[in-house]
Amino acid sequence: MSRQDRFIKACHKEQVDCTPVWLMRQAGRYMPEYRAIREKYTILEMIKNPELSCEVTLQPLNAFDIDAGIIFADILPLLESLGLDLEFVKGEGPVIHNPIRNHIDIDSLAVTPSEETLKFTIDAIALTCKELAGKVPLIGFSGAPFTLASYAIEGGASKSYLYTKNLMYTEPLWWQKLMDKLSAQISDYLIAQINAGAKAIQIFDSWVGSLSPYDFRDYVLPHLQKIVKHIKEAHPELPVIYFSTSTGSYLPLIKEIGADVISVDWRIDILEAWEKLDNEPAIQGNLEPSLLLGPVETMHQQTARLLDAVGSRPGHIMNLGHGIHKETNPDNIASFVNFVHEHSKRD
Ligand code: 1CP
Repeated sequence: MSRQDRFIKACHKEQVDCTPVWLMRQAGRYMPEYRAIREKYTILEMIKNPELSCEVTLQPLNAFDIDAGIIFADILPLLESLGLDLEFVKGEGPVIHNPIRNHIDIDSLAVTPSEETLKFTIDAIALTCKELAGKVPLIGFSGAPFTLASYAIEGGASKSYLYTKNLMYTEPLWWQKLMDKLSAQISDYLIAQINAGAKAIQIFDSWVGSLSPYDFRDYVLPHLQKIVKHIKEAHPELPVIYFSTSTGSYLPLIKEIGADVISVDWRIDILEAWEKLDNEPAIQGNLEPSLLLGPVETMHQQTARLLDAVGSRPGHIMNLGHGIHKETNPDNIASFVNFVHEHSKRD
């Protein structure tokens, strides 16, 4: 077995020769090769240029023995495809110049064919798959409805999600309409990515952990179920990964999404997470990203602790609980990836 099929087999809970590993934000500012390109282009210019996106996607795959690639894109351009005006402002992060505040704003959003409005990422996936020639599978991705709604409504990053929750509570029918439009665009986008060659897809719900379990169940879960159903109807065998953070207390609800793999963060013990998921889906995670800053011995000890807890049980994909910090030394990543493979080697 090789880098070619370890990751997909683990997603399906099949036996593998060693634990597959990839890292969220594996293409990014911690890599000098990335910074050299980033100096010359804005983040949106990089994402909207399939050649640059392909090049940056391949950088960590050339540097480390990781078992999957993830297309270099971002969750936010999807908001442009619905009619929102996105800019990454230096030092400030993403800004939506026409945030959603009422039903007129929601009515004016139009679901569009992703093959046209998000063509750059679809083309980047096709190009990257061609370059990879089957060496490792490529993961496609999208933001999830709640996380995307939070940017669309707040107008950028937020800590409290006040406007988002206020709209959800005061105008549940508008909320439903907004989530329906986001979910339709997300499903279309993910299916287009799969048609272009993505071998698995990940749904990033970075900020959903700000909700109570009851609100997750009532305002978000049905929309996530619908997205997974659409994907499974089109591509029954293709692994779907659901990522969130700070959601340990409602993992039994997260299981109801129907994803093949649940990505969990470091705030919960991996075996406890599995138990709360009824031991059904595969698990991705869940190392604390700051461990990769060093010391290397501590990083190895905690990685070994995690791998030993899982033991030979199938369906574990090693990853961090959230993205790599930009301060991480690439040598530590190489050491981490090799340690995972060595330590988990099965006879
Ligand atoms: O060069 C830079 O400016 C670095 C920042 C950066 C990067 C590396 C942004 C801006 N986007 C990306 C690429 C990106 N974004 C990937 C690439 C694939 C990979 O190698 O993993 C992925 C998967 C994303 C997804 C993404 N974008 C998420 C979900 C995952 C997560 O980290 O929680 C989110 C929330 C975003 C929004 C985003 N993109 C960028 C910024 C500055 C932000 C805002 C973050 C915030 O709200 O504080």
